[in-house]
Amino acid sequence: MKKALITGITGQDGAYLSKLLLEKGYEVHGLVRRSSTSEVNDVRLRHLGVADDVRLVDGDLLDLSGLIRTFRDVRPDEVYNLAAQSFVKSSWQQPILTGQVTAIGVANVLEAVRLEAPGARFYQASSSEMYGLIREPLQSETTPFYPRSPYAVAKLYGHWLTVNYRESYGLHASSGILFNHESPLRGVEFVTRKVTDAVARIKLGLSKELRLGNIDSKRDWGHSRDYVEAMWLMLQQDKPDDYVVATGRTVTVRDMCAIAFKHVGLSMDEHLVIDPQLFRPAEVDVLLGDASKARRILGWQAKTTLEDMIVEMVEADLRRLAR
Ligand code: NDP
Ligand code: GDR
Repeated sequence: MKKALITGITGQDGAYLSKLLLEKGYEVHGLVRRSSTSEVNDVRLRHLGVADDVRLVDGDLLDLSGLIRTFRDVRPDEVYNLAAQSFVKSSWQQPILTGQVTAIGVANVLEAVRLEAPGARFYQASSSEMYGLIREPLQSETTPFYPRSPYAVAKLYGHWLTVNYRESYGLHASSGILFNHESPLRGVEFVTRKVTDAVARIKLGLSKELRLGNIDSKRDWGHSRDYVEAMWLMLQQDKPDDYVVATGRTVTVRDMCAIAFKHVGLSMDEHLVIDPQLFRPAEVDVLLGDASKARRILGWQAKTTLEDMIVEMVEADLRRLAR
């Protein structure tokens, strides 16, 4: 039985990846941060019905000695480094913490792999945010990076360190440059889930408005359930490498929002308020990924359309709020 260790197992992707790996017969271990409530933060794992099947270990990306101990105990075959301070807007409020977790955290995990599990295969959760100020209309593995937030700068460090450990130490280390991916398990601070949650509240009479910032920015949105499959496929290749994972379609925040309002039969214009406080100090205007390398080598392609995903998310929020 193969063993996988997932950092960030309590997040959106950690939950979907756990489910996928359990279905494939893996023993799944995950790193969790202790909280003063002494309740295990496993709501997403519970939502997918896998909380009792994964083995959770206390740990933090900032604590190298704890990571080393965990790697020694678990002896993983595959390591998925999904943990991060992942909210772009917060990275301006907390640039140092973001750098510590999202950049230096990767160095800690790579060191633990190098010292305790050099034969393990490693996946780094890199991001399309690294492209930032776009200079090529379609972004692939060869497009130059120009990060536009402390988060993106930190992710760039993690990406290059992964490449460097592959080249320096011969680690089987791959970096997935994933474009935005969402689901009913997405944190409510991210724009798709903020929209589907608000639309469901308005529909149920619990709220009247939805406040957003820049609705002209464009994103290439896919489903987390599809994207974790690409992560797994990368680690099944003989050769480690870097891959863009995207749908190849880009849509404005405004048009994504319109899908949600239309689904419940409400007028977007009557409820949407633009709030200048929600604009970012620097914006990534448009992202559009070219995933042809993933299609060619991994045999991967996105399965879920934006429309189907937004409808799934609105329906999940309606059910949750009705309860
Ligand atoms: P989430 O924000 O949902 O999950 C982040 C996870 O990281 C949580 O489990 C969180 O734990 C954990 N974490 C945060 N800080 C620490 C720390 N110091 N030590 C240990 N664990 C920590 O992110 P997603 O699931 O959406 O994304 C997964 C990864 O993929 C992230 O690295 C993200 O930056 C990256 N990514 C995401 C994309 C997307 O569109 N979703 C696109 C491209 C990249 P806790 O529950 O305790 O907060
Ligand atoms: P992003 O996702 O920054 O692309 O990072 P987010 O959903 O936060 O923003 C997408 C776009 O929507 C605009 N926007 C708003 N965003 C939020 N959150 N809230 C609002 O009210 C709002 N109004 C407009 C934003 O300005 C932006 O243009 C996500 C994260 O998951 C990262 O971790 C990941 O690396 C990238 O996707 C790829």
